[in-house]
Amino acid sequence: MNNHIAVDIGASSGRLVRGILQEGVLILEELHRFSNRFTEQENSCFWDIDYLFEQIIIGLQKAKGKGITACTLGIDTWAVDYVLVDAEGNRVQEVYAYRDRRTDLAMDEVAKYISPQTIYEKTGIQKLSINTLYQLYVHSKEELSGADQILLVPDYLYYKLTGRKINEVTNASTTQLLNLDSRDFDDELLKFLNIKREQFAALTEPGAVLGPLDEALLQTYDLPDCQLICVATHDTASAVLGAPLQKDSAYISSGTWSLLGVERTQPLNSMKAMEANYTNEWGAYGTYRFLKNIMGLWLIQEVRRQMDGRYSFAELAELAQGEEGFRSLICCNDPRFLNPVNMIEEIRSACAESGQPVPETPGQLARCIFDSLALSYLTYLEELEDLIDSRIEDLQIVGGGANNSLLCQLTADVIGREVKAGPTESTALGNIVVQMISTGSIVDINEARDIIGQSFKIKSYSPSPTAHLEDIVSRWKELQSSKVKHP
Ligand code: LFR
Repeated sequence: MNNHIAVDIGASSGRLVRGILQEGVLILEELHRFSNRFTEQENSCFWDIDYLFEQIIIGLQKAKGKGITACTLGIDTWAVDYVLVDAEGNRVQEVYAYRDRRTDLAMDEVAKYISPQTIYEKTGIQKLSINTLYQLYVHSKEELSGADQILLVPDYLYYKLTGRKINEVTNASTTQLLNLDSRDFDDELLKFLNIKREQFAALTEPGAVLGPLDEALLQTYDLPDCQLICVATHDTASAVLGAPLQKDSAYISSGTWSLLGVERTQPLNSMKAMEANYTNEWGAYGTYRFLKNIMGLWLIQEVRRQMDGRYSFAELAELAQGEEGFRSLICCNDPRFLNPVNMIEEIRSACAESGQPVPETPGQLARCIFDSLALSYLTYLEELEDLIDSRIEDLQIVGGGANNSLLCQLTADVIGREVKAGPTESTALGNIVVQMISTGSIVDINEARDIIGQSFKIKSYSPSPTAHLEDIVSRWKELQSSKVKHP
């Protein structure tokens, strides 16, 4: 089968992308794009999962309309969020979005019963209030124990398309419930949550063939003949697969979050790694992503939203370019930015509280965000080098953020190293190459990365001298240490 379609849904947008291999070149074509955002209802944040499913169907109809009669299909989305399903296969709840504030206190609560060290030794997963472990901890006990299955978001979408229930491993690892030794859900953590192992499905590896679309869907809609393939359903796992990494390079998967890390073949769950709050998310083909979550482009997405979308991202970047650099800085990973009522006001307050000029204009706000992100990358890159005890030669930025040349250049300037940017569609690419490997048109991930590297333009940014960089970095470090240590 020559057509491979990626369903790639992030926290702010989703798309269906077709990938084909033509004489060794991977070509992408966007078939359908739609927006996404959680909604707030009575102080809770939910995803509209039915809308997302509808968008997949619309995208597949468009594919058929374009003459694609047969294809393979893989799905990736953000991680950690889950859908409870009853014995008849019906969804029993609205799907909470991970930014919901119900887990604000959960990490401290859980720590009273199981120490963070124990959890980290078992799972290697960083402590984040968004993790499924904490979400399940605060979930209605009655609803949870009544659920027949707990499927993560892409697992649920696969289920709706095929009738098959799986828990795909790369995403399952972000639940913070998988044990690195047994390579299955951890008994003690499940018991603590009062969850039975059977409430999760069998762990399934990327590459597994799941079969055709459900007959009822084929009867109802005019869809291509699809073979569903389990891909690395966690979008970050797919993004890193789709990154043409060199030995010794680190990556930033830059989207709503900036995920900065390295690919490894062994987890690193030392106490030092725990204290620095680095995670070991499971990857496809026996890899781990040793990385740190950084607040990312969410900061600018929210600023833009507060301005009712009056400026495009490109316009905000252009305005930022014209502003004085490093005027006001924020600690991006401060939990106050996870889901504030008004991001603009939150940024202004943080600057005022730390005695810095308050960013007033859209350009100043954007500049404050990009400068602070670049400096965050420096901090966490140095921390990463210390943890893995190895020098990182260059940094590969993939995902939508690779399009932001101001941020890429600032990053190169601040870290004093080469930054390679692209491909922007690395997540869809990672999704598609797993389908290609599974169906035999590509041998393995090494070949896939070579093909990606040759098929897409990668832009290089060399560090340019920044006036007073040392002073800026020491101001930044002071700002960081003047606050409680942020994750
Ligand atoms: C990126 C991402 C991150 C995960 C966060 C929440 O889209 O998947 O990897 O930590 O979203 O799911």
